[in-house]
Amino acid sequence: MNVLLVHPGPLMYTKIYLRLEPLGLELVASAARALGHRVTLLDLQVESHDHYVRLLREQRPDVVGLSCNYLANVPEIVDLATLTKRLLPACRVFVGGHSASFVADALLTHADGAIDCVLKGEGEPAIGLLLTALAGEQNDLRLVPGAVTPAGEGPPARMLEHLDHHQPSRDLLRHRRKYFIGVLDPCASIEFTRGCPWDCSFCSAWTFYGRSHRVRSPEAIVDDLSRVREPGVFIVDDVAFIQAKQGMAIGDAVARRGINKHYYLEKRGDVLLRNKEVFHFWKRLGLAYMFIGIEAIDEEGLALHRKRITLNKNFEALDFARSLGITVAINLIADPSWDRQRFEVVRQWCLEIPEIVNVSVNTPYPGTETWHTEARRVTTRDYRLYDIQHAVLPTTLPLHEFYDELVKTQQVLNTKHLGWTALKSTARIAAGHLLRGQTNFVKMLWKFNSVYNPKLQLADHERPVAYQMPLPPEPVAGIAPRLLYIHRSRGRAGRVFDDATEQFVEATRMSRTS
Ligand code: B12
Ligand code: SF4
Repeated sequence: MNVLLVHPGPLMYTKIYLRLEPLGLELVASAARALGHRVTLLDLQVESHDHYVRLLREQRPDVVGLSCNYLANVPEIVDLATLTKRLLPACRVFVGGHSASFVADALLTHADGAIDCVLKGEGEPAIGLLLTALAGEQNDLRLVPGAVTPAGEGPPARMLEHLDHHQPSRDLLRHRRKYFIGVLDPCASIEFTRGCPWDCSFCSAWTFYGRSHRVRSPEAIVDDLSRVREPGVFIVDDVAFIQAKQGMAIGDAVARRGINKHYYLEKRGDVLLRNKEVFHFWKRLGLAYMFIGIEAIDEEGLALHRKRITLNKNFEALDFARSLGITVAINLIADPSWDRQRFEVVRQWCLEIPEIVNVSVNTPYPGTETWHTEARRVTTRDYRLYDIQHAVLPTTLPLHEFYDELVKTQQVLNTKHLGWTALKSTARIAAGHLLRGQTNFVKMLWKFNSVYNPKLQLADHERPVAYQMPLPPEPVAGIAPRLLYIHRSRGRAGRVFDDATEQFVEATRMSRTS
């Protein structure tokens, strides 16, 4: 079959700081190609909607698959589906991805017949079955695991047997030089592990993957890495190197192959402290950039998000990360309840530390526990505002003042790490990029004010809303966790851990209960 896979356009965050290749879609593409299907991949983060229409007219795909990892992209995806059916009524349209899995029924309702099926869960095991069902005489999509159709739902989504089974189809993207994060320009993405064994209340990574944690073999990883042409590599794992043994094994394999790259990864503070030797090793291999989910600078905030880590440990982790001599970025979650004084305290703290501080807004997403506990308080059901840059819960301050304070706090990042200040400290790197024709990093340095603007953020709340997100059913007696999962939790059986890691994960879980 002739298959067109599409990633939707950018959200606020990707308009400035980074833009990354759609790795999930590249894996789905590989699984479809392995069965002989012809696949085209279009990334609307770097291409226009007009180009999409041109492709539909020229290629006349049999099937279009839209990727919906981000809730804020739902309206765009429904509109793309409607447009596709209008231009090519015989084309079958389906949607997959992280957020699509949690709002499958709503997507079908909004699309009013323009989406034939939402495929919940991991795409690799399901795509082949879906395409076979579409090509077959019976044409019954309800036989496909994870499929949700207007006529009913298929069996539960299946998990990929082993992450080594597919390598991403990196050749399908036309504009690989457009992907970057900060000075890593251009930058490719790679996956070492999948899933997270923790269960933070604001996060849906664990509910999507059924709290499993799976690893790719070092051999598959270096094979993939050795085909990557970009000098920068973004490791997409939720929490990289949870297991020291695996981190060292991959590192050894990378060193043996003589692969020279600069890496970015995301971490929890406790894992960083526990596996220091891994990070020292990876620093030697090219680790350049680390993002730590600190989330709060008070114990109360950490408990609220169920981070299962103490403030002291987080600060100790920050000290250790600093000592590695790499660029460190941290995330803080701003709560809609914050008043001016709270913002001021956070701002002062951000000014005192050398790190890049990213401030996001506490947002209940479908698929998280907070969606079930907080959804009844939401002030808007406009999907586009669910991008953790807008307030969707009642704010203590009047909304315009909340955005004033939020942007003023985010502005600290702008003063410290963007504009001329950043250019001065990175002049040599920036000049090198420009000489190679890479402009993503340099362009990003002056974009802050055009994207982060309290007036624009406030105005976003006034836009007409075409699609209203439905609320979850009333909770009966608390939340039954199994209702949260897309891939059923298999407990310890779903985790590939050595004993020490298992004990560590359990110990951090127990620390909350005791
Ligand atoms: C890496 C990452 C990023 C990267 C972007 C990667 C990219 N180009 O897509 C960066 C850092 C840029 C990023 C940014 C943001 N992110 Co992010 N991100 C992740 C993370 C950690 C991993 C994603 C990933 O690459 N996984 C590996 C690949 C292989 O898996 P995948 O993409 O999910 O694809 C699989 C399935 O989803 C499915 N699939 C995907 N597409 C399709 C399409 C079809 C047709 C089918 C059948 C299947 C299918 O099959 C794939 C293979 O199994 C996830 C957490 C997670 N574990 O999923 C959060 C996550 C997706 N991000 C999240 C958020 C909130 C954001 C931001 C809004 C945050 C911000 N600071 O503003 C921005 C918005 C980005 C934007 N689009 O503009 C939330 C999403 C919440 C939501 N429901 O919308 C997540 C779930 C994290 C969380 N803690 O809850 N993110
Ligand atoms: S540790 Fe990170 S990925 Fe894991 S549940 Fe918490 S926020 Fe999500």
